[in-house]
Amino acid sequence: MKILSEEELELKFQERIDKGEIIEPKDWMPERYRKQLIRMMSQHAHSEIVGMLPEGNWITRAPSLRRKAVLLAKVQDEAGHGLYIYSGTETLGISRDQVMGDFLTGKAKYSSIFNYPTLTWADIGAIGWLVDGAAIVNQTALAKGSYGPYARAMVRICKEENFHHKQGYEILATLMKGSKEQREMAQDSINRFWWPSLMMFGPSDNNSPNSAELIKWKVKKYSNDELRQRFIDRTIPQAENIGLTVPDKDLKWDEETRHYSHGEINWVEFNNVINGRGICNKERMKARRDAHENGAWVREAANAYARKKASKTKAA
Ligand code: BYC
Repeated sequence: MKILSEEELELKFQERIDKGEIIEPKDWMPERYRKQLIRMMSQHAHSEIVGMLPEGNWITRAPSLRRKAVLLAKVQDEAGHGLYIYSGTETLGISRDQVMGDFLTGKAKYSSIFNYPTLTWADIGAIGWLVDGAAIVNQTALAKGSYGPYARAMVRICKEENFHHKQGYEILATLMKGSKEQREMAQDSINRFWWPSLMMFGPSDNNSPNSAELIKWKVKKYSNDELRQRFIDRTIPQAENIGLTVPDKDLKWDEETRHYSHGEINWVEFNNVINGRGICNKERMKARRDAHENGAWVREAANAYARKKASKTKAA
């Protein structure tokens, strides 16, 4: 059998991608493809885990038992998403320890959105509606991506995110039917979360170093700006439906393109947040580092149990 050169293997790989074939863990893949996926998937998993913190902040203060039970379930779902995507990342030949190490030392990023504080109950509504709403737009596209374990994870995760999206919208719709103070609280939350939600989609296309490669390999099916536009188009009518407005004086419907045009995103703020200088970056990293340290005894106990079990099986 002819041994293929690296170049020939890459060509064959690209042919498979172009035909829409799904790449599985044991298939040959270019080293860059593997590295890009490890970067993106691990950052996605970290985002799910850090995303538990701003919402967890309101579990003890949810306004009713029903709201508390729903929020608890949502936060548990996010933990599940994180663990699921971490397992997917391990199929690319990197250990969980290494992935966690990159996160805890600050080498790997997590979504900018979770560096904003949740100041009021309405923020829990805004996270469900806007943040999960943005996640759905992004992840529904990723579910059609070329790497099997990641794409399949997205299918399941999107089902749960749809439920999260509805619970957030219902919180805000309820507040908007309430007192003047409740309506103001909901609007104030949208004023703070609107622009950071748009930033979740990443830098604009002319400034996104990873997009070309990811689109060529069909990991990403659409560009950052395309998905941001899709999110805006579907979200504005929902806002209008319950009487909320978004804090963008330049937002307007363009009859010709059949899209909303919007104002300029504050990219200085975005770059500050993704480089560790957002409102909550330090607090979020401290919470995760403390959790890792405080969980050391659990990992030691689990390892001791596994070792004991292995030695018993060997002796038998
Ligand atoms: N925040 O070349 P670009 C959730 C970084 S969790 C931070 O465009 P790419 C939820 C980017 O990593 C939602 N960093 O990158 C959980 C890169 O830096 P590095 C999380 C960002 O990969 C709990 C640099 O900027 N979803 O839904 O082509 C409760 C240049 O960017 C951000 C995912 O992670 C950002 N917003 O595109 C509720 C989805 N944007 O790595 C909800 C998977 C960019 O070179 N990820 N950067 O140092 C993706 O779809 C893509 O990675 C992105 C960025 C669209 C985020």
